[in-house]
Amino acid sequence: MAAAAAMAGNALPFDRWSRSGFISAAAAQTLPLEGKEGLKVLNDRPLSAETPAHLLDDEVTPVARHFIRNNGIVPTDMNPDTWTLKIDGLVERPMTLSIEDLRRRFEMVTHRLVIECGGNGRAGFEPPARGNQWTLGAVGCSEWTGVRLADVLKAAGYKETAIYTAHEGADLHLSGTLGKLPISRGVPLKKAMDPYNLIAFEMNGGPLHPMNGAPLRLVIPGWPGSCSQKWLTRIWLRDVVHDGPKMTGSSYRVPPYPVAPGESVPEEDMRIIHAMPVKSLITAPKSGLAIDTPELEVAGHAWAGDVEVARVDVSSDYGATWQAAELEPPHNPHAWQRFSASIRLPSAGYYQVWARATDSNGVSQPFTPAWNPKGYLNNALHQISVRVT
Ligand SMILES: Nc1nc2c(c(=O)[nH]1)N[C@H]1C(S)=C(S)[C@@H](COP(=O)(O)O)O[C@H]1N2
Ligand SMILES: [Mo]
Repeated sequence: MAAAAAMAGNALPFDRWSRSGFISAAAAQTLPLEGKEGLKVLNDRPLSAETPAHLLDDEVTPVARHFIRNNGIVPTDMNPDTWTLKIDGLVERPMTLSIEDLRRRFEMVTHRLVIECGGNGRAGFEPPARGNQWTLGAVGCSEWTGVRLADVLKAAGYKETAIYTAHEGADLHLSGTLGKLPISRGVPLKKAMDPYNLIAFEMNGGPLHPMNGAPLRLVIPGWPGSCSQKWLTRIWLRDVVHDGPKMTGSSYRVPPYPVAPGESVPEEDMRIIHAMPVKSLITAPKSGLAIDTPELEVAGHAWAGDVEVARVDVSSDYGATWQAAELEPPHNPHAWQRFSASIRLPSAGYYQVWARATDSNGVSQPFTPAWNPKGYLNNALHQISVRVT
């Protein structure tokens, strides 16, 4: 532990996650995550850390508070000057581009984009689903700068037979086997052409954090975070649904029909998750607050996959009555939307304050998440507790 703590102050702060050696979760909890602040480590190998809800109050998630979800061994070399991205497969003009090439050849754009892990909320399933026990904080909306994925695919000249992208990064499978990828996912070409998808090289106006995919990553907002390949080295186009690691079996898949909690589902029935469902998060106040006035200001963010949030309602009486919150439009498509409400609590006592978002298709957050074998897509409404003294 002492050696590990000493290492944390060294010049290569993330080196310890680039090794295949085991560090206990208990030791990881005590180590500072350089450049990150207040994150809760769920797993140290691979590193996964989420952000408490009240630390996600900013409209633009600070780099220090963007969650981390790694599946493999982080690359040691993240040099932006020598980094290259290969575009190949079913394209007329295969390309190998440096980050400088991307900056020079394509229009640079900046967008606020929600990245949410498909397993965010997994801890809320009963019976429990295996995997990282995310509570609420595997989500963030930072400001990403890069070039449009669509522009790069057009420049490469995707062929008519291409139907799916396949993404590769420089991280290594946990076994340490060279050339073995921990994760390689893709999206249908139609989603890939969404002009808000970025090949990003800046986060909040600065370099990407090493744990968020430096120096180059995809940001595919609205779909499971796993589509947003970090440490991006290659995008290839395919004429079949991509079958890389964590695309097949039950990974990022849910049954297409409702199942009973705990029921087993044949693998061949499982369907790839596309857009993430509507969701809201109360980021202020922090749950557990005691106040001495009956007036409570509640605020947070809401987001809805590929569509917009149409309304957010709040309740302080377990859903018996609801009050419409103020809801701001998104800064740009795929950014989360700020909501706020002033609630008058009728007497002293204990309250749960609930928020419930509804998307532009009229679909709302459920009270209880639909159970599925891998614990994905828990978008049950968020609740905090407040005491009026
Ligand atoms: N190369 C690579 N890309 C990756 C991953 C990974 O392990 N390796 N994890 C994915 C998953 S599951 C999620 S939820 C997001 C998380 O992005 P973040 O760590 O920047 O928050 O990155 C995705 N991209
Ligand atoms: Mo994820």
